[in-house]
Amino acid sequence: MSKRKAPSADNVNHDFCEFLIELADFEKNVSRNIHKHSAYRKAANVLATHPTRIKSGDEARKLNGIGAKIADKIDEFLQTGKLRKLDNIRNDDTSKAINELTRVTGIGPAKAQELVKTGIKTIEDLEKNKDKLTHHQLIGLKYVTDFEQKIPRSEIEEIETVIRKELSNLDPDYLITICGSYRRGKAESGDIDVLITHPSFTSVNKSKELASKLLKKVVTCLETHKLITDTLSLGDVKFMGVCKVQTVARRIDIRLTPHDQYHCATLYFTGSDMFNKDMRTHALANGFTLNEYCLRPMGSTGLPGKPVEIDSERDIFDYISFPYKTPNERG
Ligand code: 8DG
Ligand code: CA
Ligand code: CA
Repeated sequence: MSKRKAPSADNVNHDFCEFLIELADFEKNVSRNIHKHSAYRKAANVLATHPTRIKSGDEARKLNGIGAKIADKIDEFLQTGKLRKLDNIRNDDTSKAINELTRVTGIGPAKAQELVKTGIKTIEDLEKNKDKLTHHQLIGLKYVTDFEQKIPRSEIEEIETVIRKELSNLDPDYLITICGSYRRGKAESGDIDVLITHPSFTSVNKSKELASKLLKKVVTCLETHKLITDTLSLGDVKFMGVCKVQTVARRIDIRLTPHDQYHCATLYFTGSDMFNKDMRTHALANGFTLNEYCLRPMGSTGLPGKPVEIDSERDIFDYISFPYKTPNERG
């Protein structure tokens, strides 16, 4: 999902983190001040990983990334149990309208601001102004409450069974992995992240035509078998859409990746986000650069060399001397 979360496990400062993230979201979505947004996010991340409970603004100020203004907010929160700034934000009409409109997938902060300026402030207003929305936003509106519901693991298992059955009939050479929180073993997920590849599609032979043909074939097949119900967007290597096996419509993404880059892609799209960050940092410290496509050694010139050959996810861990973690252990 697009709204990124701060780590919460074992976080003794989670209440500070929560208000900082709410302030960060306000700066990003309403004030559109990306510097303040980053400052609040950074402070929240620092506090989330701080091992002990912060007892005062002064103590917080000693940490990297926390300045006087955030320290004052920590004091105010410790003394009064709340923040005036946050109360004002929560009561502000524009702020409320933007939060409401961005519930719709496809409506970002910029579009929401634009709509608010024309007097559109609620989901009901959107229903009456469909001419102002793109195809993607209209589908988002149609399923707004469905998409806010978490997907139980058992339902993704059911979807996986359908996908495997239909695609193996279509062409048994497709390789399929459902990544994201589902692969990490979570009991529920925000959306379904399907990764596919095909031996004919490689980093050497990856024409747009071939990619487009391979992905379209999969999408059409799953539409024919009534799994996919709507398309938000369809590119050469990425489909974003909607699927349904029970009563609630679900967000599904299907990405096509070159066969020789499959393991790096699987690792990346399994996440978690924080785990990926840690692993990339570790890779750099060990002289490698890692992304969703490949692992490359860093040369003495500071430029990455040729991608190393990867035969499994474990290979990636081994190359950078990072202790192997099963998907369940990746946060
Ligand atoms: P959820 O859907 O259950 O909320 O969790 P998720 O499966 O972990 O998150 P996701 O947003 O669907 O992203 C899937 C994986 O993609 C994520 O676990 C790691 C990787 N990823 C990053 N950075 C980002 C990013 O900025 N946006 C997205 N969409 N994915 C990212 O490492
Ligand atoms: Ca996703
Ligand atoms: Ca996901």
